[in-house]
Amino acid sequence: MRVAANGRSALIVVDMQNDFCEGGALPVKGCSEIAPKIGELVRRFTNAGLRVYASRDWHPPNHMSFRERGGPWPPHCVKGTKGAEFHPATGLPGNAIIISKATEPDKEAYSAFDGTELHYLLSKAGIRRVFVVGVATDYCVRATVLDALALGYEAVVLVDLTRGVTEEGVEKALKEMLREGAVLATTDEVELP
Ligand code: VGL
Ligand code: ZN
Repeated sequence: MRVAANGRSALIVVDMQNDFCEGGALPVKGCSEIAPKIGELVRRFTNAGLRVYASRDWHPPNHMSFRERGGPWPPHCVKGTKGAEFHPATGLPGNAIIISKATEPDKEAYSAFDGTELHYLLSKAGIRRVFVVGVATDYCVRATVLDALALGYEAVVLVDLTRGVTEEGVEKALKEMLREGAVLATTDEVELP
């Protein structure tokens, strides 16, 4: 299968931050492995003149998703820390547009659209199709893709450049995204203009 990217396409890189990669506070298995490959794809989109958006989990130190506040996660991606920086192998931010999310202490936001300007920026740029990569497949990638579809975008998930927290979670998330209309593809199937 070939999936075309054209002038109305953009790449969304979800949460490729140190804390989600090996050695970080909330490591997602395989995150470091996909980081340089995502870096390569970012370069290809950029060289083709297409926009790249990079979301980042950007929590205050007292975020409600942290265990000390009764949340499910160890503290991670605290704004301004090394753990919240993009993995160096991604080459981000470069020319990418940064989308910070989950910045409010009392609100969780898994989706890159939740409480951000992403929809405004994409629609202003005339974007119709988004290619999504990053972590975690079963949390922020899932939520971002489902929101994109609900907002009327075509969403292509490049499954070889996503990694998730649990295997069961990934399987369930992929099915759900597919059911809601996402296209699941691999990076070698992407045709850039
Ligand atoms: C994420 C867990 C907690 C994600 C963010 O980026 O998928 N997961 N915060
Ligand atoms: Zn988080």
